[in-house]
Amino acid sequence: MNSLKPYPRHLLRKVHLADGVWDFTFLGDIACDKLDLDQIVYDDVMPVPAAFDALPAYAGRRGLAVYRRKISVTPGRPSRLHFEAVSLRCRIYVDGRLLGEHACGYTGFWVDVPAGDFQDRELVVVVDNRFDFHRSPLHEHYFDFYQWGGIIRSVWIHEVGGSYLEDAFVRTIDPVVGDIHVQVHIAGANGTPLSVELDGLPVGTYLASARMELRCRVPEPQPWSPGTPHLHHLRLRLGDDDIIIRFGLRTVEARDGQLMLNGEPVELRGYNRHESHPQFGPALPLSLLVADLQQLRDLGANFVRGSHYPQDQRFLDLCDEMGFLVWEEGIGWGQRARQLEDAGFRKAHLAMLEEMVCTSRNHPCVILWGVLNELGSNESCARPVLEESINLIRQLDPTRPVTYATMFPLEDLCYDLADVIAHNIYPGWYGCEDVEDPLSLIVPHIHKCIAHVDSLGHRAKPYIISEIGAEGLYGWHDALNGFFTEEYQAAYIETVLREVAANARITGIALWHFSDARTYVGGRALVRPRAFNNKGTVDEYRRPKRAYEHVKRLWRAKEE
Ligand code: ADA
Repeated sequence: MNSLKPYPRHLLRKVHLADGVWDFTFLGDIACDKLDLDQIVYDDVMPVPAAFDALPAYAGRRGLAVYRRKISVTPGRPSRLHFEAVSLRCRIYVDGRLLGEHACGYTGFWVDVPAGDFQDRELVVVVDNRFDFHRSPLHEHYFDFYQWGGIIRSVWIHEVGGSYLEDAFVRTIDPVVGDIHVQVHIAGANGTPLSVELDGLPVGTYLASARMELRCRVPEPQPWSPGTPHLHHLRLRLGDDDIIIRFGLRTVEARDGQLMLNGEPVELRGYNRHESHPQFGPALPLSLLVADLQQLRDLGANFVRGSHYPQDQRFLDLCDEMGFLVWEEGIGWGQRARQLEDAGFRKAHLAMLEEMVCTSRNHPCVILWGVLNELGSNESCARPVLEESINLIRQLDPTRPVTYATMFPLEDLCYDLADVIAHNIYPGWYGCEDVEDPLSLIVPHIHKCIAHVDSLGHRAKPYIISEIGAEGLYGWHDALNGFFTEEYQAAYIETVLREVAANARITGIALWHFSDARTYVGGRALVRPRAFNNKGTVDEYRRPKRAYEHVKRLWRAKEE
């Protein structure tokens, strides 16, 4: 089973995969606190991982859903359940006892299960996919992407003793010499020796304590980069427990208006990407994760912005292996004073960021952290939230730049807080009702945005266009090449990419977006034909639109 598991992995620790077909029932609109687990009749089955409301039988349903399965663990030994993502919120029961709850649909979390007398235990997961600001403050109905419900990523059972390896964070000090810094977290440390191996070779043995800082040298170091994505392995062993961390030797830095990877400037060419498919919702099969990256590679892309939530760890593992650069982003979409001034929201937001950073910080592909897409950063309420978010991220990971994508390029009040300036802009798409030639707006607007940022004294910060795009309906052509045709979209993207190639001030671009993605179904869909966000270069089934060949031609030429 370990071969399917995203990193970190284990050779000694017993880890069982709890995916499969679970007992299931959909209870609908009832209060979570009113639930009597003994009275539940499981009248259906549900695959895990999957979004239950992506299946036709439950499409569009919101309410309480209950999942159940037997798990098998060694009697007398505590275990830990690892849920990679349950959306939108959930409660976890083992043998009828409430052991944990969680309220963000895109981050992993752990639940400690005390030792029991029997091998077979009953695991029940109560999932709630209703929008409710007080109970799930990070999810809102108005986000421009469909938010499905269910156990959407894998579930693992880790058998651990009283003392085990919780986590380790590997930081590159020198990618050429191979010097690394390792921070180790041990639960129940009791002076047992901790042995360290790098790429299978012993490095040393240390006396274990709860939090350890080690400096080691990789025996045969090979730096990681998109062109040569070399990976190394650190194995820690503590008694009968172990953990294997995969990492890459690379540094990243925002300096002199550039993003430097191992001291060399790098240009980002890529896409925003939603984890979304009409049939699977956000629970994408491995084949689709690989297929998406193969298409991105074919387009000549080297960069993915994981919009607008932490990505599947299998996807980040693939990016490590295939040499993609990733902007990993916390969940957020258009928060304003109502949320930004709410203590419950801020607490949940910081907890989510901590889960994201601690889970994703060993991926060499992740070169940038992002927070709170399009928050109200033109208002004073944004600053405290951005400050606390960015400070927390820097504390958990001082090695990567941090940014936020603003939709207020000319009115933003918080640029000083970010390491990288990132603009979401749609000249030639939104707000040009009275313009005869909307394409003519694109280049002047980009220049205006950059000039404004530089006039505020941020010339030394790299500049990224974090979103730009136009809708093109797959298969829609007409003689006028108007809005929503594949032709207008292709001409739009061509104009943008030519400017990006010609403008040395632009460090990178994430086009909006890779594939069409399901969004609003109600009144907001008035600007979203088919209830999809149709700005994909491929449609929701990954069929290329006309823009595909334009992007490929321009980016491949750049590559060569
Ligand atoms: C915003 C937002 C995206 C998407 C896009 C659009 O910039 O960040 O999620 O909604 O606009 O298509 O309008």
